[in-house]
Amino acid sequence: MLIKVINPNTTSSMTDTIGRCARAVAGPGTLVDAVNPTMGPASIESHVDEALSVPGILEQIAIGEQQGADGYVIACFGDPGMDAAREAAAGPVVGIAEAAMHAASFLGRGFSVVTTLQRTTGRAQDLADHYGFTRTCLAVHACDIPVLDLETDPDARKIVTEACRDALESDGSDAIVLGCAGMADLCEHISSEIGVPVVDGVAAATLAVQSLVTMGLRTGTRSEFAPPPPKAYSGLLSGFGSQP
Ligand code: 2AL
Repeated sequence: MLIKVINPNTTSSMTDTIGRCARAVAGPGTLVDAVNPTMGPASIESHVDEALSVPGILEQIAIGEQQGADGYVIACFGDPGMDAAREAAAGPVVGIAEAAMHAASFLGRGFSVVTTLQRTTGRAQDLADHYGFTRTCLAVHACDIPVLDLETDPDARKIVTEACRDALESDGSDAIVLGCAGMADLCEHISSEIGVPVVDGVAAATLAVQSLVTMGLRTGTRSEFAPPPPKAYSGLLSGFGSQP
């Protein structure tokens, strides 16, 4: 089985980390292809970043469809372009926020999300509500590290770990959800430091896609998620058009 794990930002070093974390959990018969678009933002930490990451995601899905990919992970915690990706892909598509929140809901009464910048907490809370976790997601916290600094700030691991510890204490939660794909490689360390389950969405989403494909399940196409009607697109997006 081929799972395409799409890092929607254009930072290839983060894609490498994401690919490593996905491969660490994938089964022996699963090939993980970790990719990022060539167009779009270097990191996603605003609504504008998120909106402008979507064409690159759809470009990667189109390539994946040509390659015969069995399913896709959208590896950014804002789950950008999920509905569009589901329309465009034949196989299942799972976002890391969606997968992490589902996984965390199995682990106790409530979880806390620890994400990057304060300005991204609203989106994470909206996603928790959208996915039906309004009661289970006890709070969303920021550690105030920009996404790309997760790779370069020598104190990043400590700061995220302490933010997770504080979140547990203030929310009385049973588990932590890491709120950025760039935190995937911190998961084990944080869990061993703070002694509770810590969910990395990259691992959770990879295994969710693997399970769905193994069960022969894919997005239902009888209505909303049918392939979009062919039409012309113009300007910068002309490559996304098809003959009506
Ligand atoms: C993210 C993420 O997962 N990747 C990215 O570029 N931005 N999410 C976040 N909350 O900062």
